[in-house]
Amino acid sequence: MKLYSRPLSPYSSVVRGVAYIKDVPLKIMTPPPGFPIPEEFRRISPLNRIPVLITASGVTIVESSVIVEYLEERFPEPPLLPADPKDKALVRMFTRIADLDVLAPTMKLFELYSAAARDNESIEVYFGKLRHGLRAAEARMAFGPYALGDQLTLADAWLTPIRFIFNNFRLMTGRTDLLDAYPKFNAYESIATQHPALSRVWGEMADGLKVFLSEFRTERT
Ligand SMILES: N[C@@H](CCC(=O)N[C@@H](CS)C(=O)NCC(=O)O)C(=O)O
Repeated sequence: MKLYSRPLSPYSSVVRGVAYIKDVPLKIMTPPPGFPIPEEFRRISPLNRIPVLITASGVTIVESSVIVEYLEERFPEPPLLPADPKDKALVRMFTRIADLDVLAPTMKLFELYSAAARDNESIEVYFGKLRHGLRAAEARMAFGPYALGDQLTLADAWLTPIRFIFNNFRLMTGRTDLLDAYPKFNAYESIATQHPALSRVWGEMADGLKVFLSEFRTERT
């Protein structure tokens, strides 16, 4: 199987986390360099974005949440969803909140802060959405040992890259106190950085960020 991914892409990092936890035999590939991803990649990914999984039989699967559900079924050990349907729904609910209500407004804010002209009104709107998402995630989290309590789940694979990006995001936006109201979310860094597979993802993202920032600085000089 092949996974098209970039180290700093949070959606790709969710998939790598699940693959590392399950020891999935995976060849990690990168799309051609450039932001946005060059059009030629559309031959591989119809939506021209990552992550993209190509299965051993050549089937293309896109959308991080679909890819991780596929990996969960195809490689059931260790299970990252509880057996009980209600508990399973609670994990899936958390991952949707993490994706749609925390990561999505954060990515939008990255875009707004990178724009040539500052749109303060939109920035405040998206910070409002983000705070709602963080509050909903915080309310469902445990104080360890994993995101939702005793079992390592898909919630951990989602939270690791999301929590990672908040370190740079807080500096970039100047909102250094952003996570003060969400202590469990904030403290998740120490869970992610102590788990073998999750810390591997964290380290790859840290390396990816160094490369990204050095390229960004070179572009500006
Ligand atoms: N909903 C998609 C979002 C994927 C996504 O937005 N990926 C970004 C990278 S993190 C991307 O490929 N953007 C296009 C680009 O960078 O040109 C998923 O969950 O897979």
